[in-house]
Amino acid sequence: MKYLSVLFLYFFFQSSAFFAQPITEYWLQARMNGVVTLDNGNDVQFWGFGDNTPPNPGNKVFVPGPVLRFTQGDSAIVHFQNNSPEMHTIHFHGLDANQANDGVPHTSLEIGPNLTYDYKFKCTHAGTFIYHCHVLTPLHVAMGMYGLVIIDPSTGPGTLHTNTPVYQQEYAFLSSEFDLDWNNNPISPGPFNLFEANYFMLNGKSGAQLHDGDQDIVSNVGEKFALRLANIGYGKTTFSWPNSIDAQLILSDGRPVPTMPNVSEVSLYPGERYDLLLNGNIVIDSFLTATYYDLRNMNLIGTNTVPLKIGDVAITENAHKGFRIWPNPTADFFNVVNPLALPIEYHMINLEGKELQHGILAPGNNKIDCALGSGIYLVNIDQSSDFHKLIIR
Ligand SMILES: [Cu+2]
Repeated sequence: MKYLSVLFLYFFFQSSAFFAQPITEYWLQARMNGVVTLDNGNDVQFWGFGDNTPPNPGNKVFVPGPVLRFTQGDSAIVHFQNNSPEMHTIHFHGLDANQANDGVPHTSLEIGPNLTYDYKFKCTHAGTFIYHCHVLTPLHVAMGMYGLVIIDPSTGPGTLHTNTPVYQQEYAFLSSEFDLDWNNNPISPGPFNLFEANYFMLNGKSGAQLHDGDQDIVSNVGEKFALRLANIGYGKTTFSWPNSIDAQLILSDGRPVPTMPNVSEVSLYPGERYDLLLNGNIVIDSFLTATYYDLRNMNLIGTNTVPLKIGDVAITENAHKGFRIWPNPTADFFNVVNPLALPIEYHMINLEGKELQHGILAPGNNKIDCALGSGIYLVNIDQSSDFHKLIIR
């Protein structure tokens, strides 16, 4: 019996499972037939990554691709399937993958049409990283082949790095851009140095799309929230927020930096990432602003904003959410239900931000005539960051 126990222990310790790090797996596919709706309502084609998890892998790709999330200490496996007619790879930018798993074509290998490859690497550092295709990089990245990698510290989500303060919410933004002429004609985009970014995105959305409520940064006074910022565009993106928020830079490119308090903006060059911890120390109804610059001449070429609200979220959120617009879509009139006991202003703007009409909403239902052409409009309540989309047919 004693002998059996020793034998058992011997095999137990020999088994690789005992000492191995946990394995976290993802299944990704690449396709070159993605279609994304721009904030002006037009569709444009892109190339991208999408989920490919068995047994129901799906057939869609997204810009950006799915977020890959691991824990420090994990062994990562990304099962890649190329469902397209051209070569692609996955390069894990900022992660210490070995040569075979680095996704750089001439030093590693390319994955051909309808072939698969398992990328493997160790998650040695917590932080925010990027993956992207590295085949003809200027074109394939411009076409949309990228996504975020987030690695939590070994203690799991809730801190950006071991021994840094706990956050209650986190928000990740990947900045990128299109040259829409390339997306419309990717077969002959012209010399790569002629890339001219003319459409600017955060998490694949732009302009009014960033005000549909999905991307809002919402926190409470007394709580902390993490901002994970990354740039995979060819220009510089400067992220800024009201300087009354106490923000602390924690990580740069997935490595801890000396404590830097009271940061009110960070500028990200292509491929860079910054992880920050923001302290909701004051009531704020404002925006996170992303400003895009052309690296060749530092000209300002684009901006995006995302609502950023800190405060008595329960009250402001519920009040704004109570505003109901119907019917929607509509033709020449719409109703707005004002749930408050007070009259409140509304402003109607088009997607270029131009105000078309405004007025007062009495408590209760308000019927509003509108003689606007068919299209997508935004109804803004009380000049807040609260925008409601209205479709007129
Ligand atoms: Cu590619």
